[in-house]
Amino acid sequence: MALKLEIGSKLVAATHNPGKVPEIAALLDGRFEIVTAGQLGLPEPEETESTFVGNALLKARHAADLSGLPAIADDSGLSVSALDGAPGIYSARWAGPGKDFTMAMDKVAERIEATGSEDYSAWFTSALAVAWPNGPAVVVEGRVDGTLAFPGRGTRGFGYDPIFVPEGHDITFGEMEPAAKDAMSHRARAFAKLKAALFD
Ligand code: ITT
Repeated sequence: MALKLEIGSKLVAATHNPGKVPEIAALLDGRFEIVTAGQLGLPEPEETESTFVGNALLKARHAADLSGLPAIADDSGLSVSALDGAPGIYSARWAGPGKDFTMAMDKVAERIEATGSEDYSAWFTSALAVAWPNGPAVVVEGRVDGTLAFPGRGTRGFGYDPIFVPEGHDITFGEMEPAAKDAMSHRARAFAKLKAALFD
């Protein structure tokens, strides 16, 4: 049997990042009744895997098994060419327990400067996983390439958005209308694959 999600059914957004919830909801386009892991009081699992795909599956599986509902999770991050792909899966952890992304963005700037590289290219990755309670799971990955700009600009979005200028544009994700970001982001590209697999 093909794995499908029934339109209008409950779907757990297995994230504790308030920046991701509106993006996930917008990309799902009202197809499901979204409940967040926070609303259900689900604990945040430790991200013990070494890839975006592994951590997305771990988070979706954790939320689905605990809630008894299908769950969708995103594991994402910023990768910097001059830093051999760092912070990558450690993107959230670079912001520390206080989730201080001003500090994390400063750290990216300092680390690039320390390499002496003039290569400011970077990319965002999003792995999206859907898991059914004690059942199967699917996972897909999307990526958007761009260049880093310091100091950061804009107050929209979340995380590293103020320093990321997507390819073909001259404003950062932090300056962009949410709908414009949702039309080209790593998360949107992963979603397009997920929709093709599950919803169409
Ligand atoms: P959950 O695991 O609960 O979903 P998290 O913030 O810990 O929340 P991740 O482990 O996937 O999520 O970390 C991803 C980090 O990468 C996130 O905190 C941001 O700093 C960064 N990131 C991912 N997507 C981004 C985006 O669209 N814009 C800016 N930063 C992004």
